[in-house]
Amino acid sequence: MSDRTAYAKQVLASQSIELPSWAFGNSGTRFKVFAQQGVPRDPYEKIADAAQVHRYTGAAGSVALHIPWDKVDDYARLAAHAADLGVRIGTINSNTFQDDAYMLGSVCHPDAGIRRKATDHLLECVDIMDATGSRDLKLWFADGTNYPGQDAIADRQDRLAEVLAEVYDRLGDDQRLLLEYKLFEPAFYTTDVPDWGTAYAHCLKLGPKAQVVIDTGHHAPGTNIEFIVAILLREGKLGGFDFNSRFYADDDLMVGSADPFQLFRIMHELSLRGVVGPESGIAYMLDQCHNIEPKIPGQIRSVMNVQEATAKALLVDREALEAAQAAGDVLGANAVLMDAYNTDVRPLLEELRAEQGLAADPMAAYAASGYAAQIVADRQGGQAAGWGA
Ligand code: LRH
Ligand code: MN
Repeated sequence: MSDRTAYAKQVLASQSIELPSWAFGNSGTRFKVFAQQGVPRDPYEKIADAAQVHRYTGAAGSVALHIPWDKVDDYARLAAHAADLGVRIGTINSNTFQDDAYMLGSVCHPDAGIRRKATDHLLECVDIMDATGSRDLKLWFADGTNYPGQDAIADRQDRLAEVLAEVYDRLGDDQRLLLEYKLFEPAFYTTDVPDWGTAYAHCLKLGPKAQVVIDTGHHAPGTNIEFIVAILLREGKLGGFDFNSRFYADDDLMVGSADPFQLFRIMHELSLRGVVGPESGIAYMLDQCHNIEPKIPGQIRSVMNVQEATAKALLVDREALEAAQAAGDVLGANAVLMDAYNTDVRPLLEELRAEQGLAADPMAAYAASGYAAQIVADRQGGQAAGWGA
């Protein structure tokens, strides 16, 4: 086994992809939410389903929660439930985009009372982090406007900065806030945190506990996301990823399914800097919706897609690449990367799983487990979880 293969397996063995609790609930578009059988009815069942993904991939040991979708009376009990299933509660996601009060915005709303309401929700999320032992609060704001003149762009930034500062001050020493940007939707003229630059500017002002999250579905078509990765890494402001993929807009499809080469290029920038593993402090998360496909297999396939892109990136012949780059050998340098990308890494990952005591094919192992039929039988009645939008 080459040194590079051994190095790749060592890094892959520690890779940890955080799963979104909401991926296990019903989801869809404004046109239709196609409810599926066996869908969880509460956060306990969502975590049980997430634990299945970790059971067969060995690389998904934490679950992100979304508040209030995952509101419970006893978060410590929920965290203990997760631990019993071999996983832990990860990032806490706030939600200031579904209350009627937020039609014209939440933290950027012209009305101070509405901003207070939103701020109190964010502070409640930090209380929940204290109870679950979570490190990260992820903030995505739907805030924006639909028509020129609707509101003052700069004033909204002032309001946002004021709220972020209050939340930042509430964070514990080991806690962080991760600010997520998105080009548009649900707002269609301005979005108050539309791009990495705006998120970065706010995080820079706030301080070291404020970092930027890159959701791979939140950019204008044609955006070079790995360039943004390289820049934020260089600035020490890359806090995490919401991995998914898209053909057009924020489609929230399985990561790597629409553009596996883009995912490889992103993982290449990260492996070049040696920050693929959990010790890097970068939160690698999925943020997806399985509108028409079975949800647990969809998550398993997604984790495998990240593992495959990562394995290819870790197999890049760095010495040959640097030599070609230094020599201005354009085709040579590109060929080094394409050789890695065109490498079939599935045997390497099957070998790694065997060494970890896992089945070589997680999808087949889950299908053979009977869990899918069991949850359909067990989860009769009750209200299936969803976005409640
Ligand atoms: C917004 C977003 C955000 C989450 C939501 C589920 O599009 O990416 O990360 O809060 O999806
Ligand atoms: Mn996201």
